[in-house]
Amino acid sequence: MSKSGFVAIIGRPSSGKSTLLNTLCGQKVSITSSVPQTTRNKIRGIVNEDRGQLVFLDTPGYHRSERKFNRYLRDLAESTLQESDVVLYVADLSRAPGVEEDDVLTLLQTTTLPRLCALNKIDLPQTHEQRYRELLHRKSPATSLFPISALTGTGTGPLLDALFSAAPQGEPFYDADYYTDQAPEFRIAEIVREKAIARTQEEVPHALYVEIADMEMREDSGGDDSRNESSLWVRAFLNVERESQKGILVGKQGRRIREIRLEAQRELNQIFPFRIHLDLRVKVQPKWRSRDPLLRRLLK
Ligand SMILES: Nc1nc2c(ncn2[C@@H]2O[C@H](COP(=O)(O)OP(=O)(O)OP(=O)(O)O)[C@@H](O)[C@H]2O)c(=O)[nH]1
Ligand SMILES: [Mg+2]
Repeated sequence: MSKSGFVAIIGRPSSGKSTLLNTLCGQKVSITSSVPQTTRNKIRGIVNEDRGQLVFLDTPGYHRSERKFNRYLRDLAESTLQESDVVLYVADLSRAPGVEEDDVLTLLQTTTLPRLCALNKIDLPQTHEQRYRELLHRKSPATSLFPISALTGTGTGPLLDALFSAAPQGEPFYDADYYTDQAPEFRIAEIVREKAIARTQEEVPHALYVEIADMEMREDSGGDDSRNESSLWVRAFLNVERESQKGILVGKQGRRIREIRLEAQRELNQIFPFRIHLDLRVKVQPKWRSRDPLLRRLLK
């Protein structure tokens, strides 16, 4: 029988969890950015091989904060552990171990799951590798360590081998041709959000959520051979908290929102087998990050 298991990816914000998920899956499954708290959902990425199937569960960066929004994200990371067979802790060697490491290690002590640690970002010239090795040796001596670069893929082969070894035996949960289970609507909203985050700074990435208002498949006639092609027309709202943030996202003469649209369309056209046309609108939703019903819908 082959292997089949769920692997929770846990670690402080920006440690490279989503980048690693994408590298392991060989596909862009989860959006990434240099801004902490990019991931807000439990995102599944699936690796299918002859030796079995691993379902990776990406989680929001784990950190202490009493703000409601952050509490939701932390609860999501914690609950993901409960549905996992193996934990993959991603440590960021580019930053000295912080209070987040203590928090993650304390959280991991609440489970008896097999755990592995990726010492990530070894491609950078200066790292705190030795300090992480000492910390893990002291606090979690049974954890195997894997120096890797999620960005370049260095070291991820041995890590994947160890994850397959640690996973239980069983039948696959998903068809072998799936690499994620995300609905198209969610993937589109996420890619739009990624492109908007990449073009804004400070509070704007955190104050933003993207919601798909409408999606419609249309037949376009035309093209050189007069073939009919299908297109997906998508209207999405980029919601921010303040008028000033709206102004930033729209940009002078609408230039920034146009760039976001074109860049998102370019990427979406590579992912989907039909053309995507985006219509992006920016809206102000004051204090959305303190509205429980919305947070329950968005952060899951
Ligand atoms: N140099 C280098 N940068 C990396 C590596 N892995 C991730 N990064 C960068 O680190 C930043 C954060 O990466 P993400 O994958 O979004 O991190 P994350 O842990 O998912 O972050 P959150 O979702 O916000 O918790 C991005 O700028 C990545 O390009 C790596 O191996 N080497
Ligand atoms: Mg992430």
